[in-house]
Amino acid sequence: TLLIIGAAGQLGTELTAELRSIHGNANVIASDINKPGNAQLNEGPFEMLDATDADRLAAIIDQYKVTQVYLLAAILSAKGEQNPRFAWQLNMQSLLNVLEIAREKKLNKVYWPSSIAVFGPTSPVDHTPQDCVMDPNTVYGISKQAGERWCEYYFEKYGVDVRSLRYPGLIGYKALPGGGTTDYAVDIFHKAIKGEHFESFLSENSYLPMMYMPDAIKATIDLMEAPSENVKVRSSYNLSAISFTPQQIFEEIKKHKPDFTISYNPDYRQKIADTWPNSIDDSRARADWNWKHQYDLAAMVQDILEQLPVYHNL
Ligand code: VAH
Repeated sequence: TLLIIGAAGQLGTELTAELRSIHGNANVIASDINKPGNAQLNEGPFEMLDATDADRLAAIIDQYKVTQVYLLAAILSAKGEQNPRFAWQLNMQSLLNVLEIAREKKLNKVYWPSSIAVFGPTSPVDHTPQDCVMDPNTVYGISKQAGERWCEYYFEKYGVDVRSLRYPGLIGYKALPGGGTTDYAVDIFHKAIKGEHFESFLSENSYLPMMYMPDAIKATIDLMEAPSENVKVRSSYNLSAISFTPQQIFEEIKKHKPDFTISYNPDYRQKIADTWPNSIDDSRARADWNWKHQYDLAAMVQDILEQLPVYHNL
């Protein structure tokens, strides 16, 4: 069985659904510190779990005979800057608990997401390579950089088959994100559908690497199903799809919603966005396990504007 920690989150909601469609509802245990917002998570086993509680984690793994753990619980970049010590504690303690239990109980596989937030102000900014200077200056980025080192350590030293992806900003319409710097690109759709004005908390030219959720889900499944010997990067793989600015996604939406309007009011999240790359070189993922993205900006906008109203009964 598989255990998803943080199953009620933006990524967890969609990854749990996909893994249940592959492995069967009963074989994927969803867990989160919050009760599930949507009924969907109750289509299979659900357990309340604080990701920093190692004893409860071990008990759940024993109870359900868990062989794979997906650790998706984390405090994201923007929220992390409001509460640095808590963000560090949650992001690191949860990972160290999972890696240690994976070693002790010889779990088959572990998945842990990293992020383009591992790059910092002096990292190369265009087509940022897999290996380069990384000087993240958000607690979230620091925790992801440290976490990547721990993943590689547990793989090299103990043979734990832990795998990881450096996600760009993830854009989905099913579950709301929590506390990210790229979340403007989710909120903009909800405003467009309701015919409301959109105020962007990033400036119009903030060009950031982004990815439509279906691509992120596909990349995660492809990586986890790849033969272990093909997974040559054991820190975390660069992953790329599209890059766009708030103005570019606004213009694309406007093609479908001619009356849509936007204004720009950068806040503290602008400083975070300014330390991140414009684009990512993911040639290693494309070479090692045949990664390729499906959705460009136009296709993503078209799909979300069609699906969001139906999914949320708007
Ligand atoms: C965040 N959505 O904004 C996350 C992600 C690259 C961005 O890590 O913090």
